[in-house]
Order: sequence, then C-alpha cells, then structure tokens
Amino acid sequence: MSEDRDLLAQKVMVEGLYWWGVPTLFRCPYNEDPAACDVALVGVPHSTGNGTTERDQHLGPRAVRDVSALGRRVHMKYGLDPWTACRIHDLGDVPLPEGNDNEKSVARMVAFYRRIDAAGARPVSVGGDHSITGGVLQAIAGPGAGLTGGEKAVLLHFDAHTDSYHNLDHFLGAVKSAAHWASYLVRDGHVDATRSVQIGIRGNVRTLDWLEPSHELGYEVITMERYHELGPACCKEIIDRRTGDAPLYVTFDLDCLDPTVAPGVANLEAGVEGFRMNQVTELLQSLRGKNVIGGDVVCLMPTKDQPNKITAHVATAVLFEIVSLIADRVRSGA
Ligand SMILES: [Mn+2]
Repeated sequence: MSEDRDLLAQKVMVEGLYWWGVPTLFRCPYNEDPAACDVALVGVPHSTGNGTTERDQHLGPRAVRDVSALGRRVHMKYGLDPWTACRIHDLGDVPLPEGNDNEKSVARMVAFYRRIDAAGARPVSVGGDHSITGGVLQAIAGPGAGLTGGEKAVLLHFDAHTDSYHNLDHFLGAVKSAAHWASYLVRDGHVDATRSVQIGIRGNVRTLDWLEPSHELGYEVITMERYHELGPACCKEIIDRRTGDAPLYVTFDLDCLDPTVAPGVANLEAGVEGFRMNQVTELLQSLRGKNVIGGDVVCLMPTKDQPNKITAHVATAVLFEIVSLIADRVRSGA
C-alpha cells in the first residue's frame, strides 16, 4: 500500500527527534523476551542501595528514555550502524515491588538478569544507583553463568569512588549497597579483581587509607591524579594488559565525570577535576574487539540535572559507546 510506504517515509524524518513518539531506550523496539535480542537494554529504577542524602536515582531510566532517541546514531569511528548490526531491544524496567528494601530489590535484579543470561543476550543497563551492578553481575558472571561460561568477569570500573567499603558493615542499612558491590562480587566469586581496573577515583576523603580495601582485593586503581601522571596511552595499556580476552563488564558511574560535564549525579565531587567526555570516550573505545558481556551507566540524578538535561544526554552517549562495543563484536562474528 502506498499509504503505508508514505507513513514509513514520514517516520524516517521524525524518529530522530527525541520528543516524538513513545520513548523507549534509543527508540529500540520494546520487547520483554530476552531470547529475541542480542543486546538487552534494561532500566533499573533503584535508589535504596545508596541513599546517602539523595534518593532520586530511580528516576534515571525514565530520564534517559526521554532523550535517548537523539542518541540513536551510527558509530563513525567503527564504521558501524549498531541498530542494524544486531538485534537491540528495550526490555523495560526491572520490577522492584520492594523498592524501599535494598536487599530484596537486589535479589529481584539477580532473578531478572538470570533470564537474560540464560537467553544469551548481553545486558546494557541504566540505573539506578551503583548497587545495581551487584544485581547484574551476580546473575551473569561466575559459577553457573552463561555469558562468562562460568568464569568470573573482569571489570573496567569508571568512578570517583572505589565502592569497595567492606570495612563498613552496611551503608545506612543497605548491605549489598552502592558502596559494597565492588567488594562482595569479588568475595563471592563473580568478579576477578586481579584482572580488573578502577579508574577516575578522586578527591579528598574521610580516611587516609581509603584505597586499601581495593588494593587488598587486588584491583588496579588508577586515581585521577595517576591518570594524569601516566597519560592516557599508558592507562589504556594497563587496561588492555589486565583485562586481556576475559569476559569484560563495563560499569560507568557518572560521577567520574567532572561536575561541569555531568552535574546531575548523586555524589558530586567538586574538589578535584573529573574526566571530560573525550577522555572517557577514548578509554571506552580502547576496549574495541574485547569480549564485552555487558555494561551499565549509573547514578544519574534527574532532579539535579540542568534544564537542558545534559547529564541524561551524557548518560546516553556513554551507553551508546558500550552498545557499539558489543554490536561491533557481534558483527565480527567473534
Ligand atoms: Mn559508584
């Protein structure tokens, strides 16, 4: 029918406008079946794993859905159209009916991501506070996990903070919290810290020994100060050497970026400059060709964002890089 063709042609014009139509992540088809996709985009509207002072991180997925059609781009550097290279769907949000109970919510996430893992789809998630990474990786990495073949995952962890505070029993009552996930995932056999890197860590903190828990676990910690000392090429080399060809998970806390770049985050670190966009993009693109099993972007606080929603746009841009890494790998048939 020519009317149908006309309608399709009209949609091509408007689909790149973020404010047009129904807002799924990157305007991907909404399909809850993990078996139908290669990349599973998931929202995790969860706030109670952090809750230091600000608890609006559960609004993050909706904020990214609102703008992310604008981020439905092709990847110029890879010569890649991720949206046609593989099947990428929005699976919706993880249902968290006990949202005010962090432990029950993390358990719900584990069950949700086990279905994705069993289907062989690679999850790319938007949080939510950083405790969601614990929910994801308990399901997709370590004994019984399909995506890693039962192996531990290795991490490239972008953050202003280490999130490995196992010296604290809990964080405002949350045990598998945004401050603990990087620790218990190692202890429980889901993550190999000795092949993982934490990068972007910065600032003056409450105790002088704050990096010790990460070092005890075996992480390579590249603070912002060290990043500047070593330079990006050397940092990329460290990341490459550490992670090798192991199943790799990218977790990106938006607070690793400078507050002028990403003002809408939960834990602002103003004292020391954070990353600029080009610096994190370069690090992410250095992972091209690796076995990226999934990733997440966390700690978006839409209620602190600028009226132009710049932090939601930045989150979208980082998610695009992670999706492109996976789509590029799928395209290569590896
Ligand atoms: Mn974090």
